[in-house]
Amino acid sequence: MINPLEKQIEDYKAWREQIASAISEYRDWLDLTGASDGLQDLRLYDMAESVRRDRLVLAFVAEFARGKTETINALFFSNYKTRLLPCDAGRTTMCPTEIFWDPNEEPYVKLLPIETRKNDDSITMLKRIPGAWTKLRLDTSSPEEMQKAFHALVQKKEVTLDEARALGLWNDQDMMMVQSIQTKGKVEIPLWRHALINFPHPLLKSGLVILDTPGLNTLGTEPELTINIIPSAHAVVFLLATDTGVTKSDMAIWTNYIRDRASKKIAVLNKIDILWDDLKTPQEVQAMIQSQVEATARQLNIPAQDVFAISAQKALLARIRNDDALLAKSGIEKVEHALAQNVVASKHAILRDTILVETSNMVKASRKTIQQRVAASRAQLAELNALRGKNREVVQKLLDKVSADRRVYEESVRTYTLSNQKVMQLGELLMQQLSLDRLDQMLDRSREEIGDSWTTHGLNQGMRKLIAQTTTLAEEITHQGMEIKSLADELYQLFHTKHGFEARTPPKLDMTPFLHSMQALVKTTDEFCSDPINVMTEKHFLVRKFFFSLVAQARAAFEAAHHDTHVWLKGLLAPLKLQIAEHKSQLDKRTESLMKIHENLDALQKSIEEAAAHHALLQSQSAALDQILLKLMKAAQTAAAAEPSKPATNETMGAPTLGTVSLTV
Ligand SMILES: Nc1nc2c(ncn2[C@@H]2O[C@H](COP(=O)(O)OP(=O)(O)OP(=O)(O)O)[C@@H](O)[C@H]2O)c(=O)[nH]1
Ligand SMILES: [Mg+2]
Repeated sequence: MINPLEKQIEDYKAWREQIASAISEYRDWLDLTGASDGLQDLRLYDMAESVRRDRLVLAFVAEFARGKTETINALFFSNYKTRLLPCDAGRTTMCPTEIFWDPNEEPYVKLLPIETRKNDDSITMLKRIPGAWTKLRLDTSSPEEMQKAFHALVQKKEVTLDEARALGLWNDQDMMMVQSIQTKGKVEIPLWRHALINFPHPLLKSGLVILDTPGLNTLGTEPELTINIIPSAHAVVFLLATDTGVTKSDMAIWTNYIRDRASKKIAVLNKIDILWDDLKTPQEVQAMIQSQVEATARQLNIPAQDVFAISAQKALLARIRNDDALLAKSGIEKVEHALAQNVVASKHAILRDTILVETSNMVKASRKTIQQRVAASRAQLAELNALRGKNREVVQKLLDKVSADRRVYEESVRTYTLSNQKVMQLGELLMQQLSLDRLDQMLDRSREEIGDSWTTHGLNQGMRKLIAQTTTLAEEITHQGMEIKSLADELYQLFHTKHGFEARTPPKLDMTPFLHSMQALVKTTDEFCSDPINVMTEKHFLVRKFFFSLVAQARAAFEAAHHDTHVWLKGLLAPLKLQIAEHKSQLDKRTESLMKIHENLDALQKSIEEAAAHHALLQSQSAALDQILLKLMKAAQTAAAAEPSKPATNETMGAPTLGTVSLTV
């Protein structure tokens, strides 16, 4: 039986296909109507591909032994009728594990050796270097073989204190480590730093990515998980266990890594089977579970209905044995419902607000152009029809008028060309300021502030310096953006008053998303620097790793700002440029056909027929484009319907409603 989560994820995949195919149709339309331009075509191709390849990341984060891996087994892998991923008492999963499906490769387990921690390369970067990983092939026809391969996830090794220190894994607050050094002179560390599992499961094929993480110790030693990987997950499942209650380290994980960092989160109270007691009535057992749920909710400071009580172990067992009563009792289906409702819906919203808005805007711009062409061809047809039975003098007068129009127009086009050059020059200066070279200069200065000692104090100072510089930069860029915009405004105004073009004011350059991302980095740094553990122990290794994770994020913020500014600049005069070209080709066409008729009045009938055929062709092209726009708008409505809290509005789509997409011209 298909569960709600599977259904939602499959529907979501179908929805993405629908968008991708509308984008492909639009590319074909542009090609057919001769309106395709290389850059736009590339962008559309990229968008269609990214919609097709879109992934939905579900992260399981909790202290060790709360049942993360068991829950993953129960939710996703029960059809193998066995416990596929290794679970055990105590610390089991030793490295963060990503499970996904990449159809371009065979099933595998790839493992990143723990020694890679000795240099500053991030996991994201290392993913691009195949040679850095140890690869095991995965035989998906045999659950036993798979279990063997997955055993790598729990592999450990013993190293000396010096080696543990060199890897940044030594923690003198960890009693187990201290004892181990005292008794054996060695300490256990994970063999692998990160694992990637390529696995052909239907949900993973639909774009789901599962991230299993080890407990607090690893979260603390791999800042990239905290700063980047967990916050970018589309949902985080946080687990607690009935037998332990909410411990101090559970709370540390919740407050430091999830509460304010994860956009969507689900709290799960696992192992409720421990409370099942045949000597009590079902009501009594239920009351006990409910009281634990309420206590948990109070401690996490969230509503009790947001805490899901489950038994992952019994859910897995129930699915292996096809025991529906046990499955219902395990509570796992409620988690599936919640994930289906929240996670997929929030993902819908992301695509709707990004790719759907961008493509719809492109289609709407094309729609305007094609409608102008239709209107112009209609006017030309009318003009030709009105010439029936008229003499050459009338034709001559019309020709004179068109020539006069052309002269005035050419003058305006000269003004446009000059101003456009100026806009391009200023734009280039603007882009240079957002270049990665510029960021590197800033980072160098902030590194100087930190020095070589890698203390939290230095880190704090360095980040403050960086943020001060980026704020000034954002202000300067906003100011220059206004200057460029005012040039563009003047041009739009000129063509509006002199040639009847549509009155338009292009949008302002908005640097607030950039500022927000930089401020978020300061907040993360503040939290890191004020965490007593980090201040007291002054883990230089960790501070250094933390700094490089921040650098990666700052780089991403700069790249995003660079991209947004580029898009803004490109879009600034693009509609005007298009209209200018359109208008010119109309004037040319009019002149050409009037000259022909002027030479030979008998040519009129043929010209009328040609103009009528051209008009009909443009009308059918316009209708085809309307169908594409309708498809995109329907997809936007589906997305809005999937997200109960956010109804479909004109504003969020930035588009007219279906009602105003009039199919007549
Ligand atoms: N009674 C009971 N035990 C469970 C349940 N879920 C998991 N366990 C047991 O708890 C232990 C830990 O489970 P895991 O899934 O390995 O926990 P984890 O959170 O992945 O732990 P790490 O990998 O060490 O971070 C295992 O022995 C499981 O069999 C449950 O619902 N009920
Ligand atoms: Mg585990």
